[in-house]
Amino acid sequence: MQLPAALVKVQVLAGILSVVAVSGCARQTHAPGASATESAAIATRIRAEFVHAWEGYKRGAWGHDELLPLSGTPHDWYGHETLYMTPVDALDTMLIMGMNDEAEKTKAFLVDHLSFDRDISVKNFEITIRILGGLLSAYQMTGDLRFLGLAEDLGKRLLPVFDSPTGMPYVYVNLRTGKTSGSVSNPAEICTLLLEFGTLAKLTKNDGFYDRPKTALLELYRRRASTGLVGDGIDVETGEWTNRTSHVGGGIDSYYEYLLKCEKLFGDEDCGRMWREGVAAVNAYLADDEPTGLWYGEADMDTGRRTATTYGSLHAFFPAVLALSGDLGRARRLQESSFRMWTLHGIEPETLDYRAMKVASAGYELRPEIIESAYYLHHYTNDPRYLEMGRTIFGDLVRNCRTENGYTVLKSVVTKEIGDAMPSYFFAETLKYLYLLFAPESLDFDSVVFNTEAHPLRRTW
Ligand code: DMJ
Repeated sequence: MQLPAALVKVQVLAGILSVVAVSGCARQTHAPGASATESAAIATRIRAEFVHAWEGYKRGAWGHDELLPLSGTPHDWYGHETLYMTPVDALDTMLIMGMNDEAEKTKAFLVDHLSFDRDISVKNFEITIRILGGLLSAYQMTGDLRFLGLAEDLGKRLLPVFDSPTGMPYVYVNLRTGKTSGSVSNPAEICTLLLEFGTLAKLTKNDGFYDRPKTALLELYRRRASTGLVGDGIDVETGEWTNRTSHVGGGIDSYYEYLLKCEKLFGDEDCGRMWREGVAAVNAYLADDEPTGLWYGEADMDTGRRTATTYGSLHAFFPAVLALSGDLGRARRLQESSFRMWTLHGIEPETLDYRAMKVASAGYELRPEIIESAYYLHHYTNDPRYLEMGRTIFGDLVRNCRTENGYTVLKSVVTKEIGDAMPSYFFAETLKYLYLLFAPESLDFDSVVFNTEAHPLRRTW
């Protein structure tokens, strides 16, 4: 007998949630060895959810950038052209999850179809972190030189972005003509390039790929205020700040992440020095000890004066970076705050006023950062608290964001009204970090540096 689709969906959800809930209760009573079995069961569920979302993408949007999961139709970022954003972003997650047949098919498709000779003006930052990062990790994980060839071709096409008067990159570049546009950028988009271009430089033995983004980083850094803080808007032609608000959220976030990670991956001491000076300023002026916990708010970059008490889903990467730098004290406290933000409405909002504990921007974009931080903290502390967080987050994702075709964003975490988007980073990051939290042995954490899209890069040179 065939069950109605709605009933099937209810049964599937009940099954997933019961695994999450049962293992949640069992943790207190089981013998120590049992937790590994529980974690393995949750990892298997997460993998099954990856398959669910991936099959939805293949059904409705195969050969396109992303799936609109409600309508089950494709969405391409640049009109009729596609850069296969989802398969490129998803490939290394499949390999980590041991989905070898699917990875093989995806790999074959990409090497046959992916081409960058396209008359489209693309966003350098997004294409670098998703596509260039994805191709480089695919090359390092499979050894298939065709991925390195694609990465090199893409890298060359992106390089004109650095031809500005300051050396800081323009926002957009046409992949065929090299024409650039968009002079107002921000620290994240200017400085979240060196892990990818630097890895390409090392693998192709072409220093030019390293030097241009490194110069951009130094140029941005030397424009910091006397407080040591940076703003969140700058004109790459004049070098003047267009917005002097400082924070660790979107627009600045991965600037700090890459300073630390470039020291780790390349042994670049300039990056290490800039990280240490930068994080000292961040801790001095942005960190905010409130009765509700430790948060990182907004401040004026010149005076360090507090301008807003907002924190959000993008800020939630910061505990991971703090943990990676060795500051486990702040990392743990900030992760507790992120989790408080998550549990306020059973899923995190885009931004929260942490002083009032009121939602400031209510959407949820299937973001990974809070999970990434739980994974890093669990790696460094082995504290089951972070598994508890992961179980709660996974259960809430399934309950609120799962649809027939995959997973979708929320328009409001308060009302739980759903939107219609499944960003490619859901495959690259959200599900990868969740899986790795419960199946850490799938990847040797200490031998990789994750780019900001969670593509693992290895120092093989
Ligand atoms: C991802 O594309 C990257 O993590 C980026 O650094 C920030 N935004 C999204 C995920 O939220």
